[in-house]
Amino acid sequence: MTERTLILVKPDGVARGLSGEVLRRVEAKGYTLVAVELRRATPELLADHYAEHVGKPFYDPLVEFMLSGPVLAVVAEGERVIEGFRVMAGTTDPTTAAPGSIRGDLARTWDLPVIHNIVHGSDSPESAEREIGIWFPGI
Ligand code: DAT
Ligand code: MG
Repeated sequence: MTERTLILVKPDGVARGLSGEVLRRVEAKGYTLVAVELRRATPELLADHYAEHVGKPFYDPLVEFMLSGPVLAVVAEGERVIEGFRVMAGTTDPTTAAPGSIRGDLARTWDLPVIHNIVHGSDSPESAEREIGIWFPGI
């Protein structure tokens, strides 16, 4: 089924010059870019985006990290793109993320925190719709 997902290249990915690499992988897989915009998050936007994580121990460091620089916000479209991009991103912890995945190939944890995992991808159709509405209202 054709669907849309929200992808973010997080501040670490943008700062490391990996925006193009993430977009390259998404396009090379065969997904279509619907929207791409370099943005600055705000605490309010992140409280919406990460609503499920408000109050967790890693929430404050996560928000601080997400505010530390621009993020590349992307809407991508394709057959089962939500699930497909999650597999391309790899598991949350870059050390256990499979080689071949974005986090597995490009992120590490021996000198950086787990939250520096380069990308976000919506985890369900409900999340995708909600998150696209937050980052790209009216799309
Ligand atoms: P994902 O980004 O793989 O969907 P998530 O939604 O559970 O993971 O968490 C959002 C982000 O918060 C994640 O990319 C990195 C950070 N995070 C999650 N769990 C963490 C933990 N146990 N310690 C530190 N950071 C964590
Ligand atoms: Mg998540």
